Amino acid sequence: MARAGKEDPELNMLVGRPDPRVRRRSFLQVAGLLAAAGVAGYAGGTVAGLGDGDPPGAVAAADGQPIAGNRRNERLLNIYNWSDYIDDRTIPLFQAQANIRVNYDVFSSNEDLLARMRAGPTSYDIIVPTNNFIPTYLKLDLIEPLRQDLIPNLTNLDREFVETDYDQGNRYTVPWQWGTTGIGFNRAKVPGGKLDSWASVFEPDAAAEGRVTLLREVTDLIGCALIYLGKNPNSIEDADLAEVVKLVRAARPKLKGFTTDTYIDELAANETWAAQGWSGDVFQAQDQNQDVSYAIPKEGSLRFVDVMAIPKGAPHPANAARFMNYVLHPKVQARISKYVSYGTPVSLAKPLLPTDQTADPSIYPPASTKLSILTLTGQKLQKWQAAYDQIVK
Ligand code: SPD
Repeated sequence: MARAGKEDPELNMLVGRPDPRVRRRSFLQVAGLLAAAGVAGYAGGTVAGLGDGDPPGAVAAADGQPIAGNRRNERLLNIYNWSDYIDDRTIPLFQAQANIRVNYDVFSSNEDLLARMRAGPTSYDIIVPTNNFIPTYLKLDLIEPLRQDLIPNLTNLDREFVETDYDQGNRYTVPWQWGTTGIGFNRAKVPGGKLDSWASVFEPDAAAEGRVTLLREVTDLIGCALIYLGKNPNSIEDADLAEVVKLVRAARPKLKGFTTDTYIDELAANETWAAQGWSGDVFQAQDQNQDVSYAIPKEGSLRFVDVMAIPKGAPHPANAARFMNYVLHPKVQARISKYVSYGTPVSLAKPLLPTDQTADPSIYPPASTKLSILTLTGQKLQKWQAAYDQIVK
């Protein structure tokens, strides 16, 4: 369904920019320029001083004092997040308020992130894996407990994001945003302007040849194919995985490819007509092209929560906790959520969001929607990776 305009006077004052989304690359360039200029100069400029709606007290006032609790005595924070997952104001405003310089880097899949973390120490202070990977991170001792005393805004979280099976009581993680996996499609290009089945991407019509993409991510590719085949989405049965391999290998010649980070642009440019993708990403494409729509297929799909965590031995864990606290402020949540069109884990942010977002069942699906949660074990990851390798390599 196409959404009406996202204009909301109050939130636009916070976001300060109702115009089309800034491309990831230009955002990173801006962040790089700010970093090069040095945050002290930036903090003394207009952003902190103009009262442009950022919540006072969301972080401690900027000062020149060292922050206790870091391993390196630096006012620095290195964040590693998914691409296309933040607005263009949150980092500059946090830098200005906290007087902490932020380096912001992006990745495109859980497997890439996990491989990077397993390869040895990095300088990242915050990473953003998906909830179902947290047991693996804990088992491999890759993340460390949070200083909850530095994150009083944890009390803003909705209960379902606190009482979880992957991290009861947020001892290690703080939710960033949540969403669903579905299909982004171009209404002008698909028959009847509608699409409601995984068949469109797993068994594409000849007319759509070269116009369909699947996710370059082991979990969601295999999980959704299992759902389409009517299997348990968490299956590790060899016979089920063989069927998945057969299905997707047969689709492969008709696909444009496998991607997690180019389909927003490709949908927006009418190059891709149907893409397995994540809810907010598809709405970001829709912001640029009103023919783009999102469907959760009738066979069912997946729901996920992406969560912030601190890698074991990170140089600036106290700065990371400050950022987590900042992000949990309802106004900051609203700013991010409005921009990226994913679900917020802080309901207090919802009154600040446009109703066309909060009332959209594609962003906040009703309980009746068939959505599964993938649970992961080491054995499952190995088996699914092996199936994925037979498809994608
Ligand atoms: N552009 C941001 C996309 C974040 C998607 N993370 C969800 C992964 C589910 N396996």
